[in-house]
Amino acid sequence: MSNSSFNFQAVTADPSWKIGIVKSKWNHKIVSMLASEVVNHLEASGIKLIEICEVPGSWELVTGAQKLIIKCDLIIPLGVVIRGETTHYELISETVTQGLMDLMIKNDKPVIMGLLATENEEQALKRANPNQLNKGKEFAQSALEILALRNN
Ligand code: RBF
Repeated sequence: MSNSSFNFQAVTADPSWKIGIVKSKWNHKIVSMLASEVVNHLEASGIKLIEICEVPGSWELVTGAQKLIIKCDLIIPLGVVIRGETTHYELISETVTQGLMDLMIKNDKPVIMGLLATENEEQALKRANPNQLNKGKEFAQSALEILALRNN
């Protein structure tokens, strides 16, 4: 079961599309769940070219995305910031989000908003779990839809 507010419509991927995934090592278990769902959904939709890089924490997602955006058509950065565990939660989530937006505009290539910012670990797990909200699948679907839109 996935989030009912997201309408999944089949998108046929162009096999030449190359997608970069940046994974944060902080909150590794949850980020890995997201990444598996992203890769599963992309591959099931016909994406063949995926490059993955790992960065220490969400703060470094922009640097990882900067590296991959040169050779990819779209970037999916994946990170989890948890308010209860992160004293500078707002600072990290807001600045990273802004950094990813700036990168997207500067390079004229889409960057998916794959940073989960939650109150606690339970909430983050619920969002990443393929049997619950499955945000990973949603990120992958958003990537395919926006690439299809740009190539129309
Ligand atoms: N990175 C995350 O991806 N998620 C977090 O919840 C998180 N919390 C942090 C809390 C503190 C107090 C610090 C110092 C770092 C945290 N980081 C977190 C790591 C951060 O994104 C970055 O990797 C490091 O600050 C090194 O630049």
